[in-house]
Amino acid sequence: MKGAELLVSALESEGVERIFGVPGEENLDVVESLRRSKIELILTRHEQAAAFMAATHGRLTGKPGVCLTTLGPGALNLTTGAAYALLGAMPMVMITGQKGILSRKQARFQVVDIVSTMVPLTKMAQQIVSLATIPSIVREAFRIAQQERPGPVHLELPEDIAAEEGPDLPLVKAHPIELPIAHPAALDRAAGMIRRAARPLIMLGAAASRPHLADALSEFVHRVGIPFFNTQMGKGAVTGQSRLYMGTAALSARDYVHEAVDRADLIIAIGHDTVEKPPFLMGPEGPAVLHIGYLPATVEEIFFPHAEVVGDVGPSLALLADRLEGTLPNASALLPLRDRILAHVADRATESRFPLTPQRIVNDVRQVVPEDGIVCLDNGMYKIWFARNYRTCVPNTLLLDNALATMGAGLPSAMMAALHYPQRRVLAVCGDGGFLMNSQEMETAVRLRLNLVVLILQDNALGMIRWKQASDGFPDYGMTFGNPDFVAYANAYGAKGWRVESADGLAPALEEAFQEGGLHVVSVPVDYSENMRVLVDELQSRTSAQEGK
Ligand SMILES: Cc1ncc(C[n+]2csc(CCOP(=O)(O)OP(=O)(O)O)c2C)c(N)n1
Ligand SMILES: [Mg+2]
Repeated sequence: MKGAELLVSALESEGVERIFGVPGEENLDVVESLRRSKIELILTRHEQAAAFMAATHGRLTGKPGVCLTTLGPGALNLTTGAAYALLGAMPMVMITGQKGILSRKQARFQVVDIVSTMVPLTKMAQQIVSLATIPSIVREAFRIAQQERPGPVHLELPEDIAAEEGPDLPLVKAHPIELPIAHPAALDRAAGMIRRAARPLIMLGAAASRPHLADALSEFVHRVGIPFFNTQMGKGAVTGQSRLYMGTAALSARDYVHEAVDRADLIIAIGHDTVEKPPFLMGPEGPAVLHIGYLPATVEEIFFPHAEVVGDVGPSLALLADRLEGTLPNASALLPLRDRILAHVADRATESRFPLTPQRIVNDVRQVVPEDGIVCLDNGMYKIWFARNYRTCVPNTLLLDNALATMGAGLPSAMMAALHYPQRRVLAVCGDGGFLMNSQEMETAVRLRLNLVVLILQDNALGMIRWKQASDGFPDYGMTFGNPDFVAYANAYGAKGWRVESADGLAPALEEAFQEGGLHVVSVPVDYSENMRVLVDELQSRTSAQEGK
């Protein structure tokens, strides 16, 4: 058996069904082994997209997604995807080729030290130096990628090790590993803090969105009856339709949801990960914070919890609820703020201005995307609006990246969601900047016959940066660009392009696109003057009025 065959059988034994990538000549033994395996090789048109797709597989399933590239240039194109998975805690295994290590027939041609490049971007980066170690290295790679806190790992397989003949070695099989549950002393201490709180508030953070945690979280929230808000990446972990939902912290301060945060005397932060743009800022004054997570909290200038419950989150929360249920007279102290907060956030959601307001776009998307439909965001100004205004009902149905916050991941992450959930509606929402960073993947989406709609918000600018520039008092400079005709561009790929030309045209266009199936690109002009009006002027005047009171 060749090294490559052993690698591929080890991947099969890990349950891998698809590998995304762009191979090079150093991978040809692996490609040949894949051809003869049950694993499907999915070519993307850029390695970055392969990494975004593999990471999103990990995010959606909890099992590492796998991507494959050649050495040097191909491997370097994985770096942004590696960082996306590292900051976003998405399990992923990246396999890259390399020239032979036993002889150098091409000197240093295309040779870059990829393992060293990957060290700061991964949980583990390792070159495979002998066939004998493949079974254990692959198992170790998957174990490390998957275990809390999940993330990417990198394996480099030199072409001579891939081609090396050896005996049929036994694989190392995976087995279930149950995590320890929080210590009773920690649970007692946490229960005491919660019982003593006059105005408790739960915050669901990024780790709350881990697959399979939703039921335990919902159960906890409903058993204790404490209102909750979420961070951007914690959205959907407990349904936004819950009577206890207080909103999403898309900004770090001053938004309507912060009325509740500022009044709370205890914040129970479940699964908060400080890679996220802060949902609120801790200072010397302010509420006590209880961290509940798989791992201890990282200590930051603006997040330094006062107590912790560390362990498998679901079962630990069940034990905490056992201690608390029925003993919390103050549980719903902050709930009276809810209606006002949510009403403010929903303001102007149906305004018929053209170009469309971000609020109207969010509103219309929600109309055509069913509860289990998935909206995948790229990065731009609209992310704040979607995080803040879009109400999610099912976990992991608003996939956004509030960690690396990279442009270019919207389309590939939506392609992965469409591949994994062929029965659900999937929508990518991209700016005209971010979309063009990976728009070549439309070819991949058409080739894979994905049912997918891409919504492009057109402002002919790097809107987010233009907004920051203006709100920081800089003159408007350097942020605008031209665009291709998106309809013609989509049609050229064999997708179908749509142009929204009136405020009432968006929802029907999206609906028709979903009904037709296949790949659709809907371009809609957006009016970003709302960014300044709401996110700066309105929130600023509200807080100064409050401070003046
Ligand atoms: C790869 C990458 N480059 C640059 C940035 C910085 N950045 C954040 S948002 C943004 C503008 C995005 O423009 P667009 O995609 O058109 O969305 P808009 O804000 O206009 O809606 C930029 C340049 C980033 N986050 N990622
Ligand atoms: Mg733009």
